[in-house]
Amino acid sequence: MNAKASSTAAVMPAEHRGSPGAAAVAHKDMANAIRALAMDAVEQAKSGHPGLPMGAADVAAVLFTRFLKFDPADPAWADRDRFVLSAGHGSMLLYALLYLLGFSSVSLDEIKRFRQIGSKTPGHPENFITAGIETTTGPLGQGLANGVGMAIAERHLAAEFGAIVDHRTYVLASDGDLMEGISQEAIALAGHLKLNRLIVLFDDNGISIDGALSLSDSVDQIKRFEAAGWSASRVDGHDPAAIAAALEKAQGSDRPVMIACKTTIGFGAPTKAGRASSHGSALGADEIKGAREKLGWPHPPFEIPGEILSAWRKAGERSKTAHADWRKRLATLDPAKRAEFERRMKGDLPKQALADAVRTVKQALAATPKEIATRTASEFALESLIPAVPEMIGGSADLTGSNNTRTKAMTVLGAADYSGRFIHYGIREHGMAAAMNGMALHGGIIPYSGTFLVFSDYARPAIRLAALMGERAIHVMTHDSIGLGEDGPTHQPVEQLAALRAIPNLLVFRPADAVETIECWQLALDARDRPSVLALTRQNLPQLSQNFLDKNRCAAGAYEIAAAEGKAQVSIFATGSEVAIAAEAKTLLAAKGVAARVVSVPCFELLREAPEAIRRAVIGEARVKVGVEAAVRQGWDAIIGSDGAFVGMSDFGASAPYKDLYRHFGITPEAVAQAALSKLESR
Ligand SMILES: Cc1ncc(C[n+]2csc(CCOP(=O)(O)OP(=O)(O)O)c2C)c(N)n1
Ligand SMILES: [Mg+2]
Repeated sequence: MNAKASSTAAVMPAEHRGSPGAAAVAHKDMANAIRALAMDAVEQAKSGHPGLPMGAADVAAVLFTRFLKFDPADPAWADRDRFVLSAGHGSMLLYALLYLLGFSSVSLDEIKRFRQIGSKTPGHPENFITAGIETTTGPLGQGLANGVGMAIAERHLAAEFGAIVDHRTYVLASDGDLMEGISQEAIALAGHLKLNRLIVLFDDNGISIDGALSLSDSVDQIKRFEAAGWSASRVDGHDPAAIAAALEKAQGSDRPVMIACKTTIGFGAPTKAGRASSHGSALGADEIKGAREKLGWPHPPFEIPGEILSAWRKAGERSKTAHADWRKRLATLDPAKRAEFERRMKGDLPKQALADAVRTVKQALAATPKEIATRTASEFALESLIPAVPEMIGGSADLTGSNNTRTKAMTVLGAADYSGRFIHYGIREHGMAAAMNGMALHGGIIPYSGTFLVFSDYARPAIRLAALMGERAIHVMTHDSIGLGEDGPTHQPVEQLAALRAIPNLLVFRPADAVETIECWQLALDARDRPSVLALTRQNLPQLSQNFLDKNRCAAGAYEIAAAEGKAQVSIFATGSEVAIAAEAKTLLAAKGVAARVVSVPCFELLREAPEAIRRAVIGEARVKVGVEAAVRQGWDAIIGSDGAFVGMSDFGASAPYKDLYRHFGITPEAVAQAALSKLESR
C-alpha cells in the first residue's frame, strides 16, 4: 500500500494500479462521486444530511479503496473488516459507498428512494434492512461503543480459533459521538483492553447542529484519547496521502487508534460548507449547482461516469484474493474446530449440550430443593450453562459479587489474555450494553452482563437498540425490587420492569424460584433474535416447584403454579419474589372458604405471544383477578383488567430490612387476600 500517494494520484488498489487498461481515476473524482450521490439523494428526498458525507468523502474513499477488507459478493464474510458509521445521520455516505463498491443491496434506484417507505436506504442505517451495514446507528455514541464490542469479539475469537479470525474494526465518529457520555465509557474500556484492531476516524469538523462546536465544547480530543490509552493523531481530512499515511501507521499499533480528520462539513457547497446549515437539510438547487461547479463535477444527478464507477467497482474487488485465501485456510482447519466456528458464527446453539445442562440443573434442584435468591440460582444455572455453551461471554459493571454472573471456572477476558470469558466492564453500564450489542453483531458470541435492575436506566438506549436490531444480548439485572432492602429507594427499582416491558422485542423475565431461573435462562438463550433481561432477587426465595419436570413451563410466559380446590373464584397473578406471597395468600383465602389459584407470570411478552387457547386457560375465568408485583401497576391491566386488584408499589421505596419494607408497603399475603376479598364483596 502506498501511503505517499498524492492527492491527485490514482486511488486504485495496489493490485490494480499500473495494470494494463486500468484507467487511473483521480482521488478527487472518487470522493466527489460520494458527494454527488449524497447531495442529490438528499435533495430528491427533501430530507437528510448532506454535510457529513460531503465532508467525510475523502476519508471514506481512502479507507474503502485502500484499506478496508470486505467482499461485496459476501457481506457476511466472517473475517471482513467491520466498518461502523457511528454518526448514523450521515447514512448517505454508507449508501453511496455500498452502491459504488457493488453491493447488491443498494442499487441506484434504492439511492433514488432514499428515506422512502420500504427502501433499502432508510433515514439512518439499519443493519436488519440493508446488507453491508454492520449496525444500526443514529443515537450518537452507540456505534462507537458497538465498535468496541466488535473489536473485543474479534480478539476473543482470534484467541480461540487462530488465524481465521484476523480483521479490524473501523469507526467513523462525529463530534456528537464524542460528546455523548457513552463515548467515554467505550473509549476507556477499549484503551484498557488494548484493542489495537480498533481504529476510530474522527470527523473533526468543529460543527454540530447548533453551530460551531465552540458553543458547547472545548475538549482536546487527542489528549482525551491518549489519556485513555489510545494512540491519537490529527490529519488533514481532505488530504488522501495524509489520511492513508495515518491509516498505514495505525495497522501496526499496539493500542487502539484515533485519527482526528480535520474536515469541512458540506465540503464543496459554495455557501453552506463549513456551516451547520449543511448538516441536516437539503442544500437546495442553487447550492447544488454551485457545488457541482466548485467540485468540478459536471455530471447530472445520479449519474456516475463509467470510468469512475468502474474504478469503484474494482476497489470493491480488492479483497477477493484475501477472501479466497481465507476460505482455503478455513477448509484446512481441523474439521471439528471448523464446524464449531461455523456453528457459532451462524448463531446456532449447541442444542444437545444446552438441553443436557438444563436437565442437569433441574434434576439437581428436584433432588435437593434450594431456598436461595434467584441471583444465586442464576449462578447455579451458569455453572452448567457456561461449559455447555462456549459462546457465552459474561461480565458485570463492577458488581460481580452481587450479580453472581461469574462462575468459578471462568477466567478474565483482558488485554493479557483475550481467551477469558468474563469481562470486568467497570462502572460503565451503558458502554457495557452497547459493547455487548457489538459482540452479538460481530457474531460468534452470546454476551451477558450484570448490573442492578435500577441501573437498567443507565443502559436503556443500548438495550433499546438491541431490541430494534434483534440481537441476542442477555442482561442479568439483580436486586430487582424493594426486596434488596437497606440500600433504599435510589437502588430499589419500581418503574423499571414496566419501562423495560414497554420496549418492543425485548423479553423481560422475572423468575419466581431456582427452577424458573434455569428455565428463563434457557428461553433467553433460545431467543436468537431478541435481547432479554433477567430480573433477579437479592433475597432468598422458597423453591416452589420441587418435582422434576422436563417441560419448560415458563415458555408460555405464565402457568398455573397452584390450582384452586374446586372452581376458582380468584386468580392471583404474580411474578418473581411475589409468587411465594401469592401462594400464601391462596392458603389464607382457602381458610376463609374462597377458592383461589396462583399463576406465575415470568414473562409478559411470551404470554402475550402464546397461542390464544393457552393464554385463555392461563388467564382463567375466576370472577376476581389480582396482580402482585413489588413494582408499579403499569402494564398489568393487560392481565388483570382495569377492574382487577393490584398489590404493588405506587411510589418509591425506602431504606429498611426487606421484610419490614414488604410489611410497610403492604405487599403481604394478608394484603393480597384482603384485596381479593374486597373485590369479591364488591361484585
Ligand atoms: C443521542 C443523540 N442525541 C441527539 C441526536 C440528534 N443529532 C443528530 S446529529 C447531531 C449533532 C451533529 O453534530 P455532529 O455529530 O458533529 O455531526 P455533523 O453535524 O458534524 O455531521 C445531533 C444533536 C442524536 N442523533 N443522538
Ligand atoms: Mg461535527
